[in-house]
Amino acid sequence: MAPHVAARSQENKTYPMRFAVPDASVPWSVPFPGYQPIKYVFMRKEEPGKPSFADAADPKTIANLKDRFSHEGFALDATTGAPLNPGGRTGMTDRGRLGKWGPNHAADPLVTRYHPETGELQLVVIKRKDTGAWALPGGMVDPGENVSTTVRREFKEEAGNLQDPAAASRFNELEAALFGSGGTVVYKGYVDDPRNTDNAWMETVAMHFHCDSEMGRLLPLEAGDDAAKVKWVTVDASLNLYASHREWVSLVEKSMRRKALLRKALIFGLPVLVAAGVYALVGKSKKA
Ligand code: RP5
Repeated sequence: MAPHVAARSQENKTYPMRFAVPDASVPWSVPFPGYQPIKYVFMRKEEPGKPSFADAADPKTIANLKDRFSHEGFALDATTGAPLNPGGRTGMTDRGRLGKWGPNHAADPLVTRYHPETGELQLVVIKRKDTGAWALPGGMVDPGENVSTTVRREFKEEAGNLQDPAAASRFNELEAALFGSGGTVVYKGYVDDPRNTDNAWMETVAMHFHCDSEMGRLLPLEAGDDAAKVKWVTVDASLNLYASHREWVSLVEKSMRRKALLRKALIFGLPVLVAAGVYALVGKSKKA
């Protein structure tokens, strides 16, 4: 894992100043004698009638904390009993704005299309309300929820908030076909999120869904929930996204390029192979 960057940053403006951690001092295995991380936890107002999502203040009181599922695995701090971020030091302890000690699980949909006119690879992105960064329309996995359900629910909430009934019904029809296709898991693991702390961090499962030309042309988009805006963006070198999202887009880009090459090879190579086969057969029958 490369040393996390956003998790040591002040990108989330509601966070107090973190203790500065140089790249070389990020891993827990490297001693950092003067390390004095700042403690920060944001106490959310309880919503009447809703069960509290946040963990208890003292990690030692939480049963089976060390057995919480993580894609990366983690250890507990011997003194405080708090989980240790597998990405290393962040300059901050406690939970920050995250609800859970240890891993906080999300799921992210990467919805792509080829632009109907230019043929460029494009991606659905939303503008986050917290940092203002463009991001994948992902979100937290609800308790007991399957990630395939989360990616679809989050895409609908953040990108499919259509008020016009005709547009809403077109969106529903197209997203059902798109997400019904199953999608491909492109990444599972740690997210370099600006909300991470030494003891609480984001992990995700990122899934790719590609729109065929009709879907890509017709899918209407409207921002909702945590998203201030939504749009199709061209995937090029200038594309910069929240947390680790750009890395997974690069994985999708590579795999789409490989598939396109394979398709071309089949389209142009197949006739050559058939011709060579026919030629060989004709040659054999002439000799016989
Ligand atoms: C990121 O935070 C994940 O990759 C996902 O996109 C997002 C989930 O948090 P919320 O959008 O629900 O705040 O780390």
